[in-house]
This record gives sequence, C-alpha cells and structure tokens, in this order.
Amino acid sequence: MGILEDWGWDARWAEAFGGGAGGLFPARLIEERRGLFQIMSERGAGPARTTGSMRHKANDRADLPAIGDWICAEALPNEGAALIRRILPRRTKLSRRASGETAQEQVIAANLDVVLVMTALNADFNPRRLERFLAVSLESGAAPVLVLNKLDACGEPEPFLEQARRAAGGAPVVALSAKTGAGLDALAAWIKPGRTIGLIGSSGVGKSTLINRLTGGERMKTAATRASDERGRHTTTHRQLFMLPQGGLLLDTPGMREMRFWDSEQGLKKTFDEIDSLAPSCRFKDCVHDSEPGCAVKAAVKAGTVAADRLESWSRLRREARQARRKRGGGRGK
Ligand SMILES: Nc1nc2c(ncn2[C@@H]2O[C@H](COP(=O)(O)OP(=O)(O)O)[C@@H](O)[C@H]2O)c(=O)[nH]1
Ligand SMILES: [Mg+2]
Ligand SMILES: [Zn+2]
Repeated sequence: MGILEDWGWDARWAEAFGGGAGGLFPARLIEERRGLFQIMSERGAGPARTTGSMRHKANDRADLPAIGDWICAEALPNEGAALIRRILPRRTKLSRRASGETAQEQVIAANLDVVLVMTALNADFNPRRLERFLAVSLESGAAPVLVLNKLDACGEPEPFLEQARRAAGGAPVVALSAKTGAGLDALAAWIKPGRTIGLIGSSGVGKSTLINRLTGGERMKTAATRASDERGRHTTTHRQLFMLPQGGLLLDTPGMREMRFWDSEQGLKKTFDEIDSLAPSCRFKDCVHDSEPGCAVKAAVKAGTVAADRLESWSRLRREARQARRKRGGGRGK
C-alpha cells in the first residue's frame, strides 16, 4: 500500500482526481492551524495554501478547504507551500452553523467515515445533547458511534447505557475508559487502515485522552495538563488527523463549545427514526405531532411505544432545524 492509501486514498478518489494534468498532484489536508494547512501526498507532508482565486470565488466558508479534504495541489518551485487548486467533491461533510450572526456553514471535517460521538458517564451525561450531536453526525453521511467514556469512575453504568441506547436511534453504543483502557477493544470494529474517524463531544468528556491512548503518545494536551498551563493558551482551533499505529486516522475537534444546526433535517429523521417512521400514518401529511387530530405519533406516546421525552426533544430540534433552514435562505443545501 502506498502512502496515500494509508491516508484514505482509493480507486474512487483516483477517479475523482482524474489525471495529473498540468503538474497537479493529489493530496489530503491533514492539519489546519490558524488558517495554515499541512497536506499529505506521495511527496510526504508539507505546507499548502489556498489561491486568491479560490478565496475570491468562495460563496461561503464551506467552499474553502477543510480538514480531511482531498485536493488537487500544485507545487511551486520557488515557494515553500504548495497551492490548493481544487477540492475533490466531499463524500461526507460534518457541518455546523458557524458562530456569529450571519448564517455561514462551517465544515468541521470532510470525508469522515465514522464519527465517535463522545460523552462521559457522569453528571454531564445528557441524552438531549447526544441527540443533537447524533443528528449532526448522521447528516454528515458518516456512520456515528456513541462512546460513553469514564466507565472507571461510574458506579452504575446501566441506567446511562439504557438512556444512551434510546437516544442512539440505532447507532452502536460503546462504554469504555480512555483512562484505564477498559472497553477500548470495542472500538476495533471501526478503526481500520485508511478509514477516517472523527471525535466530537463537549469539552472535558475525554476526547484528547482517548486520542493519546489510541495513538500511544501524548499527542493532545488534556484538561489536566491544561489546568497547570496559562489560561487560553490551547484555545486555538488546531485540527489534525492522527495516524494510528494499527492504521486508521483519528481527528479531534477541539474548541467546539456549541453545535448549532446548519442543515440537519435528514439527520434528525434518522436520529428519531421511531417518530419519523410513524409520520406517514398521521392524518395530515405535514403533521408536527403536536395537537393535530389523528396523529399516529401522539397515539404511540399514549400507548407507551414512543417515549414522551423523545417526542419533546424531536419537536425542539426540528424547530431549530427549520429556523436554520430559513436563516440560510431555504433553497440552499439539500
Ligand atoms: N476517570 C476518568 N477520567 C478521564 C477519562 N478520560 C478522560 N478523563 C479526564 O477528564 C478530563 C478531560 O479530559 P480531556 O481528554 O482533556 O477531554 P477533552 O476536552 O474532551 O479533550 C481530564 O482530567 C482527563 O484526565 C476516563 O476514562 N476516566
Ligand atoms: Mg481536548
Ligand atoms: Zn403526527
């Protein structure tokens, strides 16, 4: 296997790239630090930058390169950095609404195969937040896995697991301890050479600890080391793909305090599959399962086959998704 295959290259990417006409070569964007990119190609790792014309033509931040992107690069003989000429069409795209008032899509990561949605088995555990992260992950096109961390510090995990399974909408649920390594074997089913795995979750759930354990090093600063550090020093949005010793690529997403919806309507349908699958039985086609007569979902809540808190959660998230759609101007996106 060549170096590109280790980073996820395959026949489909080769086809999307076409030939190397005009001295272009394929590369993957593997690191982003304050707008500076590192790419990986057959030539190894090196810096890259966008062209003025790409920045000029971009309608949206999403038209600019994001970590995980496969690109057509051009080497400049008299310059250190390669030029990013074109972004190959993304297979998956993990997006949120960028912070700030104007509606802008921020691509958190491109071409993830799997998203580990992480939470901790403690007082921070929140099924509603899981549903939000799950909807965003499912919308991306990647396969989500719920990871419940800090199993070592949890006296009674079963009630948490039960709630997580209900929030998971069919996605696999794994409980483990990034600290002790207990339960980590379960992740082996998703970690494969050439596969790209993203990690999302609130700050403090143990994402960096898990990356350090899986990479077998101190790649990421964890909260404990940060506390003894100067405040704010690590609040940069540094993103990097790590190659695991057994193969497979792992991406941390630091500094994600919020996960506002960009386009999550399909993701919500999958997250709340038990509700979505009943909707065709409602009397009204556009039933929002609130106070409409003949609502099959409400009937299911009454009968106890759909949980009331799930319907409540769905209703709130759906409103937010609708609002997000209006903000981005209706027709755009899917
Ligand atoms: N008890 C326990 N603590 C953990 C575990 N994983 C992480 N932590 C601790 O949780 C805190 C936050 O971890 P960190 O990896 O920085 O979280 P991040 O913000 O998601 O990257 C640190 O103090 C870690 O030592 C675990 O499995 N068990
Ligand atoms: Mg971290
Ligand atoms: Zn209904």
